[in-house]
Amino acid sequence: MVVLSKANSEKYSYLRNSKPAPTFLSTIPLVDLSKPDAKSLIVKACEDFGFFKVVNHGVPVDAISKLESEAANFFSLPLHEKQKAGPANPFGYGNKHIGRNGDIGWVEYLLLTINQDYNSLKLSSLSGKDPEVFRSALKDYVTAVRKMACEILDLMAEGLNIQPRNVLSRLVMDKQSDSVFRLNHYPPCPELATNGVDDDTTENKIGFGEHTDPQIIALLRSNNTSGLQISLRDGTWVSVPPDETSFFVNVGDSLQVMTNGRFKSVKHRVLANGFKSRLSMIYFGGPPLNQKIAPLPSLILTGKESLYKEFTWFEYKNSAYGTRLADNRLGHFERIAAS
Ligand code: GA4
Repeated sequence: MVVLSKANSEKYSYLRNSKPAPTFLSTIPLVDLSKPDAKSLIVKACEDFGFFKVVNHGVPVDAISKLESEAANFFSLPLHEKQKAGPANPFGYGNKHIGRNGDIGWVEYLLLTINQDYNSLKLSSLSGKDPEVFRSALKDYVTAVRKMACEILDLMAEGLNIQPRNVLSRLVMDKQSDSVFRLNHYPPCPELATNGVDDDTTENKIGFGEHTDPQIIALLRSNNTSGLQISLRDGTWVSVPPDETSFFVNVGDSLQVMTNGRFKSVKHRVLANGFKSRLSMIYFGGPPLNQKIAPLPSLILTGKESLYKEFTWFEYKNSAYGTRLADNRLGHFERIAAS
């Protein structure tokens, strides 16, 4: 697979002459949260892929559809109206530019910090819309998704046999937890439509470049448009079939560290689509800024050491925001094994 950059002012990444990515249909780990085997399936999926799909998640359909419709309204506004939400630096409205270090994707987005009061985004400046409706849809959705995140983290702790059961979930439930919410809109890409190609053919344009999430856990829900791909342990990229009724869960870098590498954060990306627009909503559960990120003592096997140097979430986040999307952010914090 060759990754090329276009020699024009907007340096999108393209994947050319690559074989279509196989679809991750038969192997995708599926967890039914209402079943007793959920905890063991979650642990296995986090070890093998750092990724799984969740059904019976408990997030009301109504909360999902209200936020989806508010988001669709927002993204349909003229650019100058969307820009009134403030530039994504890092929180606000962003268009094509991701982060501060030159990453570009075929995407526009709203990035919000969600733990204070849902007022951080200047939704009130959006003309013609009722900001309160948007705010309340966000609040209902995030409350329900955070509850699911906690349930999943508690099941992980149980499955890993670690005490107390809320050792992970309390980090994202903490009042000071540094969690983020993202709405991504990937418009259809006319250039791909003209060429008659979409994400199953030989040319692809990057919607959101490959990366791992820095936080503990991320919960993603999208409409029925394809685009999401994850990287398997052997480096193969596979397409994840969209499913608007389910959630997809990513292990983040912080959870990789807390499990001393037993769970791996999943590398993922989104490819642009020539015909359909994709809308995704992602909750990133992060710990408080002063939280020490280190392997849980019971997960350091006898005779083994922590694979990572000590750091706080503040330090990791600061360092992460200085990187490019595709960088290996944890590399800097790995301990060199004594020979
Ligand atoms: C990836 C996960 C989340 O979307 C995000 C992203 C953040 C941003 O968009 O500002 C980052 C990226 C993400 C990791 C490296 C840095 C920071 C863009 C970027 C190039 C909100 C996050 O927390 O980290």
